[in-house]
Formats: sequence, C-alpha cells, structure tokens
Amino acid sequence: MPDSLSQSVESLFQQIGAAPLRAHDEGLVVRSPIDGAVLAKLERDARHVVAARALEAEGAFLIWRSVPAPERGHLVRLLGEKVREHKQPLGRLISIEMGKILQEGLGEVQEVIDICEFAVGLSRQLYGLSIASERAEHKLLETWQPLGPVAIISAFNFPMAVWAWNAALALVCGNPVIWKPSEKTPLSALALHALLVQSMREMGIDLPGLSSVVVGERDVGEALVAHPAVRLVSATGSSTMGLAVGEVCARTFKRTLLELGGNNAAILAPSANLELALRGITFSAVGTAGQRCTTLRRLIVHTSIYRHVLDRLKTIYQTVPIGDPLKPGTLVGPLIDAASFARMQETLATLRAQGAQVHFGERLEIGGPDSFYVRPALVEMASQTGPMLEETFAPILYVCPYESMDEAIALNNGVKHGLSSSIFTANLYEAERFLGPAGSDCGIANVNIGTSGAEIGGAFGGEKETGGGRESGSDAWKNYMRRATNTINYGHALPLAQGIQFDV
Ligand code: UN1
Repeated sequence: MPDSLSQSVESLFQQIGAAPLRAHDEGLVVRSPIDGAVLAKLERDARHVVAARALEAEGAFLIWRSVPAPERGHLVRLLGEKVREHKQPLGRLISIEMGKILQEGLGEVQEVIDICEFAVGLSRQLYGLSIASERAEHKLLETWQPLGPVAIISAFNFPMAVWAWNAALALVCGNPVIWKPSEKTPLSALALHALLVQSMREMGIDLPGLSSVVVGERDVGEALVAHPAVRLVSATGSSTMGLAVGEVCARTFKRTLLELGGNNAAILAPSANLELALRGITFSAVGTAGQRCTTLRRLIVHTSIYRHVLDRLKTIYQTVPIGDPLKPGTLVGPLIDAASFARMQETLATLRAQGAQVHFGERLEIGGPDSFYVRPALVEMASQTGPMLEETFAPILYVCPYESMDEAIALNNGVKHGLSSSIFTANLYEAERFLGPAGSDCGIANVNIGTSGAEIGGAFGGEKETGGGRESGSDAWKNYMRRATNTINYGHALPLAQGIQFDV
C-alpha cells in the first residue's frame, strides 16, 4: 500500500501505463488539496516548445484532415475503451489532484467515456445539407470540413472531462489538438493523454503533432492562444481569462469557444416536491465543494416556504459529511487551495459587513495546515446585492425570498453570467414560462433538477459573461469544422444568380 499521495500517483501512472513523472527541482509544484502534499514538480514548457507543438499540429493537420472520419472515430473509440478499462485509477487520480470526492471523480471519467462514444457515432454523422438552387441544373450544398489545430485550455475543476468534450469532437472532425491544462491539475492531463498516445500507437498513427499537452502557467496559455497555427481556442475558466483570450483571438481572427463563469440560480416554488428539491439543491450547491461552473449559487425561494426551507437547509449543511474525498461516505472534499479559501472568507466578511446573515462557512480542522476544508456557507439575503451578484468559486449559497414569478425570473436573470438555472415546481405554467422566451436567459434551464450535473448529449454552455460557447453534445461539433457552401453547375449554360445579365 502506498503510504503517501505522491506514491499513490506514481502507482496510478504505472497502472495506466503512463510514463513515470520526472522531478524537476525548479519545476511547477503540483499539490494535492487533500493534505497539501507535493505530488510532483513538473518541467514547465517554454514558449518555444509551445510554438513547436503548434507547428507540429499544423503539420499533422495536413495528414489527419484527409483520413476518413470513421477511421478518425476509431482512434477515439480506442481512447474511450482504454479510459473505461482504467476508470478506477483515473477517477482516483482526479480525486487526489483536484479534491472532488471519488464518486464525482469516477463520474467525470464516465463523462470522458460518454463523449468518446458520442464522438465515435458522430464520426459517421458529419452531415451537411442539400439546398434548392434558384438556377437550372445547379446544385447547392453545405458541407463540413476540418478546421485546423484546436487549442484546449481547461480549468482545474474538471481536469479530464473538459478536454475530452473538446478533443473527442475535434479529433473526429479532423483537427489536431493541443491541451493546456490548469497548472493546478496537469497530472490528470498527462495520465489521460497517455491513453490517447497508446491508442495512436495501437492504430499505427505516427503523427506526434496530432495531440499534445503543454504544461505551465499563464504564459504557456498566452503563447498557445497567440500562435498563428491555432484556428480555434476552446477555453474554460473565469470570465476575466475568457476576455483576455477573446481579445487576442479577435485580433488574430481565430474562433473561440468560451465556457466561463456562472452565477447559477434555482427558483423554489411552493408547489415543488420539497424533498426532491432539497436533494437537487444540496447536490448542486455543495457538490464538488461548490467548485463547478454549474454550481448552484443563488436559491430564490417563495416567501410562503422561505423560513421552512432555510431551516431544512441549515440542518443539511450542519450534517453533510465533509472530509477526505477518497473516503466512502464523504460528500464534500477540500477547496483547491489557500487562495480559494481566502477568496471565500473575504466574500463572507464582506457579506457580514453588509448586514447579511451568514451561516457556517468556517474552516474545519481536517487534513493539516496546507489543506482547506470548509463547511459550505448559507447566506440569507433580503435582496440581490453585493457579492451575490458575483461568482465566488466556493460553496456559498445565497438564499433570497420572492413573492411573484415575475420577480423570481428577474432575479434569476439579474446577474452578469448566464450559464445554468433551474426551477422546482409542480405548476406547468410556471415551468413552461421559465423555459420560454421570457423565462431564464441561461444556456441551461432545468425543471425539477438542480443546476449542475449535465449529461454530455446536450450542448453545454451559457450566455452573457459565460461566453456564449457550446461544447459537448447536440450540434456542438460544428464549432470544430469549416462550413463550406458549394454551388455545382451540372448544365452547359452559365446562368448568374439574381438574374444578372453579364454576357461577354
Ligand atoms: C464545469 O463546471 O466547468 O454540468 C463543467 C455539470 C458537468 C460539467 C460542469 N457536467 O455540472
């Protein structure tokens, strides 16, 4: 039995068949939020290495784009099979490096498997349109072609799934991928990527530029985003980061797919099944220790049940099992790091100073001086003001009363982000209104389930400062392809569109 988390990581890498990690004294320090232990010191990739990867990707694109899509799908199928085979060690690695509970770590790996399967099917479904032409003996088509190298910048909270949503689609669409994982979770990236490299080897694909990982901090991401070989940047993280990425991409005419912050709300109506609602609310608010983009941050409760709901939540928050995420039964693991803890405490201090009633949110004596376990916080808000309008990436749930559905929907929409939202109600009119054009303004709007825990089959993403991108299922694949409109003349005359006469 390994007696430290770094030894566990070593043995997980072995089980997965990934290259052992080499320690670099001055390297990037990767810690486990479980106990603050150093897991690895990784060599940072210099800017010229990033540039080399981008150029290799450009080279690989010239080959990969002409490989038939179903054959490209075969590579993703192999990846999915290997991930399924190694689901346990991969889930464990996520838990150790990111701190989410093992159940959620395994759930994240399942998302990787699911999107691989989706992408394999998609590889035989990259279909276009045939459109009626106004000209005789002409055919108008819409076809979808590979785009070029795709840069994927992922956040610490989903250290494997977010890459997979993007990479599985990008690869079947004919594009090489370059992955810049969060500097807090590069080990999950290296392990998952090793399985793709193994899959390539098995298929005899000798194209190192097809997929790579670049390790480092912000400068590595900047070098990648700015590189002219990159055609699409898919970035997950804060709205500030997204804005910086978006500006560079606009200047270089690159496509972006932005999946940024969320300040997600749920409306709890008096007709709702309260037991179901409380489970949904709790999972969304305290799951992943409040560190999902889709975490429930604002609960808007009808005045008639407000006190009762608050009391029930207080009891749940008091007893929710917090601790070692690897231990069965734990539901809330640690925060990612000291900075995250400090931001949470600052927010709670501001709220107290502004007169809000704050319940819980305190640090717990678990793990040691370098790990940060907190009891999730509940904050009573008379109105939607101050920090409630911002996203604090920590388990803080604001609870705010509403009187009319108009007011509740206005509160739901009254923030800068627009990722996820939900309504708990048994009233059909309320539910349909929430989902309609005058309802929630978010990319995700749910009924009688929480704001988090989306399946891969739907398109994932949100509006406003969430960035507007859509990843994963539905027709999100179109982001990774060049849409071409083709007009084919199979006659012997040359009629011009709009009836223009131009005879020479
Ligand atoms: C994120 O937090 O960035 O809907 C992604 C969910 C997950 C993905 C969240 N499937 O909660």
